[in-house]
This record gives sequence, C-alpha cells and structure tokens, in this order.
Amino acid sequence: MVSDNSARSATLMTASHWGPGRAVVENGRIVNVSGHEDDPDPSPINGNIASSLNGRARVLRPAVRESWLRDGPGRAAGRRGAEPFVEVSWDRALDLIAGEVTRVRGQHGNGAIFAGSYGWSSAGRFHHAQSQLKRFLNTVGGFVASEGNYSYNAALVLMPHIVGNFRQHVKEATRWRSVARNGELVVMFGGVPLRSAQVGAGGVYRHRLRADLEACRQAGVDFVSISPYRNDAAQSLQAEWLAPRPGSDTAIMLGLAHTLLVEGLHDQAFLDRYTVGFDKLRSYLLGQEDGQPKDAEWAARQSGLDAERLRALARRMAASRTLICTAVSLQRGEHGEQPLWATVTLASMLGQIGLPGGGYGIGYGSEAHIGTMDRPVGWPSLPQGDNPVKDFIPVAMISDMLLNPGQGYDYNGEKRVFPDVRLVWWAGGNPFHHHQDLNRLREAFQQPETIIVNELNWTATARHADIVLPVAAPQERCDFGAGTQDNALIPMPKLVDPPAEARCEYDIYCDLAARLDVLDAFSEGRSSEDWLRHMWQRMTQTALAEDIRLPEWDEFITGQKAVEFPDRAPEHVFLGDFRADPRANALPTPSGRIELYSQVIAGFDYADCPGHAAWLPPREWLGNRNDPDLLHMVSGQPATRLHSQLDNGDYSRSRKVGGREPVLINPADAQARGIADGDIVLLHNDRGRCLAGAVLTEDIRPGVVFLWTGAWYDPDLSDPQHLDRHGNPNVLTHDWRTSRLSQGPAAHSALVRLARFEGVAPDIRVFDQPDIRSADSVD
Ligand SMILES: Nc1nc2c(c(=O)[nH]1)N[C@H]1C(S)=C(S)[C@@H](COP(=O)(O)OP(=O)(O)OC[C@H]3O[C@@H](n4cnc5c(=O)[nH]c(N)nc54)[C@H](O)[C@@H]3O)O[C@H]1N2
Ligand SMILES: Nc1nc2c(c(=O)[nH]1)N[C@H]1C(S)=C(S)[C@@H](COP(=O)(O)OP(=O)(O)OC[C@H]3O[C@@H](n4cnc5c(=O)[nH]c(N)nc54)[C@H](O)[C@@H]3O)O[C@H]1N2
Ligand SMILES: [Mo]
Repeated sequence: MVSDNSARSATLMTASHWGPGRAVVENGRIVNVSGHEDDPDPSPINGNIASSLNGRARVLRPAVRESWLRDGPGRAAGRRGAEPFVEVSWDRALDLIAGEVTRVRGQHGNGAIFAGSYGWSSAGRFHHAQSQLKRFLNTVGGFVASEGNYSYNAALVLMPHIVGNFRQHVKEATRWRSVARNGELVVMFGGVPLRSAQVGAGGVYRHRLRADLEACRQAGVDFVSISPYRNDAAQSLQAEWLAPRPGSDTAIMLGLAHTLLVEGLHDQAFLDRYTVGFDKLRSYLLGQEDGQPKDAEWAARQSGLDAERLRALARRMAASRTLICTAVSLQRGEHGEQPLWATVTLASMLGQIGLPGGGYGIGYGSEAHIGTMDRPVGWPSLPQGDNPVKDFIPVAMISDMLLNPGQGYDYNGEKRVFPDVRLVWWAGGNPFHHHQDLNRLREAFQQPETIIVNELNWTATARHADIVLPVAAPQERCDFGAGTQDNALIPMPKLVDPPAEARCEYDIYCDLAARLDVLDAFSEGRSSEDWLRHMWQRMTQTALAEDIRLPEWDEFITGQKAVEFPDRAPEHVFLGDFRADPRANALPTPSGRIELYSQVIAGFDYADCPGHAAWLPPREWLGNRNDPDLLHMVSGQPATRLHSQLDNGDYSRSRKVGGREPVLINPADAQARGIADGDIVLLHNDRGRCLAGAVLTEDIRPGVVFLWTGAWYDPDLSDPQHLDRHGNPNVLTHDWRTSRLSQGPAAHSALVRLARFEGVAPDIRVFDQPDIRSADSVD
C-alpha cells in the first residue's frame, strides 16, 4: 500500500533528522538520496544514506556472542567486544531474550534491567526505537531509565533553578527575524555553526538559519565570535573572531560583567525589577570574597585574550542592542553550569532580556529550529505506558552505574544510589560513540550478565553486546516524520525491504510480547499499519482544531507532499511577556525572578557548583597544563554525518584523511611536531590513544586540536591501550561530570598529546562484518 516497489525506478520522499530527501529507488535498492527541492539549504548528509544502507556493516541476522551462547549469562571479563558471534534463527534469539527477561525479573526484579538506552535513533513518529523498547518493557514490569541528555544536561538541571525549563528556553528563543529588525550586535560564545544547524531532532522540512543569519548581516547587525574555531561563524557574517582558551568562557563573561559594573554600564533598574541576588554577584565580581577582582586583566589571563579588547567589547555590548548566544558545547565541559549562569548574569546586567533582538539565547546553531521555528501543535507519538520502576540514573553515569552498583552519588540536591543492573538493553543509541573514556566504558560493559543491542549496523556497541538484533532502517519501513520543533508532517513511505533477516522493531516486540503473554497490552491489537492510521487519525483532529484539513492517510503516504503548518510567532522574543509584566508572568523559580544567586543551589553545598556564577577552572585545560606539549582537544559535532550515524556512508568517508577521522591542527603546533597536512597522527593521553588524519589550518587556535565526534570506534585489542585505529575522540576524553548538580557529560575539557604516526597504519575493520561463526561450531 505504501510504495510501488515494482516500478524499476522511482523517486520517493523520505525524512531524517537532517531534513527531507528524495530517494531514487531502482530494482528494490536505494541508489541515491538528495535534498528535497522545497528545502532552500538541504543537508549534504543525505549523501551517506544509500551507501550506508547498502554497506557491508549491516547486521543481517540475529547473532549471539559465542561464549554467552555456550555458557549462558554472566560477567564477561574482557570477552565482550573481543569474541566472535554466532548467527541464530529469530525464534532462537527471541526465546533466549524472553528467557533472560523472565530470569532477571524473577531473580532480581525489574530494577535490575537498564533500558535508559540513550541515543538519537532515527526520525519517524511511530518507529522510534527508545519508545518501542520502553513500551515493551513497561508491559513486563518496567526498567531503570536514564534522565537528561548528552547535549545539554547542565542546562536541563541548572536552568529551572535560575530562569525556567530549558526546553522551553530553546523553543521560545528570540527569533533571528527579531534580531534582523531590532538588533545591532550578536556576541556568540562557541559561534552559531551552520554545520550543526543541519540537524533538528525528528526532522526539519526547510533549513532557514543560513538565510535568517544573512538577513541579520544585511540589516547591519555585527557579529563577534568567541570560539577556538573560526568556522563556528559563517563566513558571510564577517564576524570578528576572538579565539580564547577552550573552557575559559565563564572567566570572559565575568570579566565583561566586571567592566560593566565598575564603569556603571549595568542596568540597575532591570536588576532590581527582574532578578534576585545581584548583591552577591557584585561582591564576587569586585573580589570582596576571594580577594580577586574579576577584572578584564584577570579575564585576559585566564582566556589568553587581550584585556583592552574585552573592555571595549563590554562597552560596545552596553551601547548596542545586543544578543548573547551561548553554544551548548560550552556546558559540555567541567563546571558546564557556569558559562550558562554567567550568560544569564551578563545579559541581566545589560538589561535587554525580553527586548526585541536583545537578551540572550542558549543553543542557537545546535539545532536547525532554534531562533527560526517552533512547533505550532503537538505531534502524536507512540504511548510508552507507565514504568513501575521509578529508579533512574543521570544519563552520563552509565559507566559509574555499571562499575559501582550500590554506591551513593549526589544529583541536583538528592542523595541517590546506583542500582545493581544485570541486563542492559540498548536500542537507537551508540554509547561506544557517545560516552566519554571508552576504555572505561569497555570495562563497565563487562559487568552485566546480559547485553542486548538492536542495531542497523555492527557498531562498536553491537560488537560489545551478547545478543544483537538486526533492525530495519527508516527507509525500510513506513512512518511519518515531524521534527520536535518543526512545522511540517513528512511522509516516510517504505522504499525498500530490509536486508536479509532484519525486521521492524515493533514486530520483534510483538513476537516477544506473545512469548511473555503480554501481546494485547503491548500491541492493543494493532499492527504497525493500524498504529500509523490511529496516530494519523489523532493528528487529523489536532490539525482540524487549527483549521487545517489533513489528507487521508493513504493519500498522504503515497502523495510525496509534506503538510506545513503556519509559523505562529515569526518575531518571537524570549521572555518578552516576563519583561512586560513580571508579576503576572512570574518565572517558575522560587523567587519568580531570574536568580543570579540561588539559595536552593547554595543550600546543596556543592563545592563544584556554588550559589552564583563563578569561575571554577577545569582540571584539564590550557591554563594549567604542566607540560607545553599538551594540547586541548575539542570534539565537536561532525559536518558530514549525525554523530556516528552513517559514518560508513560515501559522504562521511570522502572527508576522511588516510581513511581516518580528520583532526584540525594549527600549523604552528604541527610544525613543532614534524606533522604535515595529510599525515596520519597519533593522539594520546593516560586514558587511551587513537589515530587520526592531520588537517593543518589557521582556523583553529594554536594549542587546540579539533577532532570530530562519531568515527566508529575501532580498537586494536592487542594494544595495551586498545589503540583506536579510526579516530574516536572519546578514547581520550575523561569520564568526569560537569558537577554534582547536574552530573552532565564534560567531554570538551580534555588535554592530549599529538605525534606523527610512524610505521604502517593498520586497516580500519569496523566498516566490515565482525567475526561471525556458523551455529554448528558451537551447538
Ligand atoms: N567527545 C564528545 N562526545 C560526545 C559529544 C561531544 O560533543 N563530544 N556530543 C554528545 C551528544 S550532544 C550526543 S547527542 C551524543 C549522540 O550519541 P548517539 O545519539 O548515541 O549517537 P548516534 O550516532 O546518533 O547513535 C544512534 C544509533 O542508533 C542507531 N539507529 C538509528 N535508527 C535506529 C532504529 O530505528 N533502531 C535502532 N535500534 N537503532 C537505530 C544508529 O545506527 C546509531 O548507531 O554524543 C555525545 N558524545
Ligand atoms: N552536522 C551535525 N549537526 C549536529 C550534530 C551532528 O552530529 N552533526 N549533532 C547535533 C546535536 S545532538 C547537538 S547536541 C548539537 C550540538 O551543538 P554544539 O554543542 O553547539 O556543537 P559542537 O560542535 O559540539 O560545538 C560548537 C562549537 O563550540 C566550540 N567550542 C568547544 N568548546 C568551546 C569552549 O570551551 N569555548 C568556546 N567559546 N567554544 C567552544 C567548538 O569550536 C565547536 O565547533 O549539534 C547538533 N547538530
Ligand atoms: Mo546532542
């Protein structure tokens, strides 16, 4: 009913987190996916889809790790990730899983099952991997969940204390159109990279940011980019570039705040009316607590920037309608709460919060929609049901949890205890890409008795599992797409069949639910097509309330046309209503105002997150390197893919250097180490080592190397440090948290060493099948 696969060649619509695509299907195979003609700025990431789906890394049949199949569940003592797999029939795999779920529930309870299963999975409202897994496990007693995300955990936990819900911040960010019309100056910490704005969770029908930013520039808005990497600001913005030491932004912001204060440029009336706690800040800025005024000279010493330039910038910010943009990357470092709180503090002192084109925003550029669009109505989703297990971990504590069952930890004012997890089930995420300190994670992954992973590809995570289930890709099943902050519904017809024995996850869970006698509770008697029609029916009602008539499902899914909803607030101003009437529109903070000092947070008594914005240097940064040989590694989002997704695709691979992930090196740092452009290099520290391909560029600050995230982890286990042959930065990052407040990941503060790699570089193996044996050799 959904697509006409019988035609020898057809061009059909598909959707992904990076936008809609036109897929060319020939003889039951996708041969190309390109951007959609309605999209003014389509993402080249589409260029990976066909080659990745047809690639050699697909999981083709259910597979079980050899000694798990022979000996049953148990700790793995280094064998996970090192052993061959045995392919088994679906019946056998599902019997094993049903038996294991029953065993763990019976012996240890559902609190021993972890399905926090973080990750972006794929676009599509129904076939959302985590929702499917959670719904299934909720029908059999629940699971330990995870809370927060890797993107902006510090913001999720801190912002409700000081301003309000962070997701609301992002949704209601001041629009670029308001900046174009009213703004004069945009000061960006970490830039507003067009590279990362290719992506919007769940999908983005039209990429608007490039045009919106250019409109600001054309209207005369000036941009300043404070970032170690020049390209974090689009060239067309002609931004002034200040390249500080990574991790020093809080000091810079406090230095700017100090200049405002001592020169009387701060807006006392705004501070009095809309904030609490400025007195504490004032004494901190003046050094009355610690004897250290946070003046421009002090900020310059921390950041490596020029003191006079910082003073001039503070004056200019006070004299202009200024928007401060802080990238979420800043809060993915140690004490990542502080640049957020310092942003709010600095913007409050400027007094422009709630004014058109002014104030502050966090995460502009981290997604396509921020400042460009907001979802006008709610989209339907698959209900996950209720989880009877209330236990969870902050998302980035996965290794901590697995290595320390029963141990206590702090989190946002709570004292919590890690559960004793026996069964881990991951669907739609790749912790062996996303988590920090992969050698530690490898150790942690030996602890559970069983690990199940549902995957499209033999990622490093699949290779560290006991049971791997092959699943269908978005183009191999029928669905509809709608970005969480987008304004369009996009048809996602099934374009081709899944390869070999890969299946839709919904059907897998139905078969498992039948084995566990919960099929009715899981499926409610619906097939996946029934669910899609049911969800579309609900969507039709929602749309009608907005006077929008949706086509019938069959017409929509075959019709190759998206449905767009009108943009309700094209010039929205963040906190405009609060500014207009701070009593009627009080913030959801204890005081109802912006909390420059939080009694609640101060009451937690965390040395790593005091009661107001403060400069707490990271343990690893250029300001305290004891050896000039050390470099600061930034590991930002890759231009050529989404995280680790489709890294085996043609477009991602076309940018590799010598087959390795590119690392950006300043020519001065390269020269000092005898490294030439295109060389294979070795990055290393006490935690691990990896190869990468050298790209020499003046666009990166001296002393900093930039290694993109997401290269599929490819360890050589015969090497004592498990040399990653490919270039995943997380073999080098530490597994420390932002602070006890939010326990967020802190990947961006890591020091590394760099050398030319001598000798013959080993082949990359992770894009091929792992060692798979036939069942006969074990049975
Ligand atoms: N060093 C460092 N590390 C970082 C970051 C950083 O800046 N620096 N950034 C962090 C951030 S912000 C994030 S969000 C994370 C991202 O981390 P992840 O979200 O874990 O990364 P993805 O590569 O998107 O992983 C998604 C996985 O789901 C699989 N998948 C896709 N669709 C489906 C499906 O339908 N079903 C199933 N079962 N699987 C599917 C894909 O094949 C892929 O392996 O990384 C974090 N890690
Ligand atoms: N193409 C593509 N787009 C993506 C993603 C992807 O994988 N691929 N991932 C998406 C996701 S899940 C997220 S959360 C967002 C993340 O969005 P961001 O967090 O904004 O993205 P990053 O690339 O990690 O960081 C942006 C820039 O911050 C700068 N930076 C790093 N550390 C510092 C610092 O200490 N100080 C200053 N001033 N600058 C610093 C780096 O130069 C980097 O280029 O991106 C999203 N967009
Ligand atoms: Mo993210």
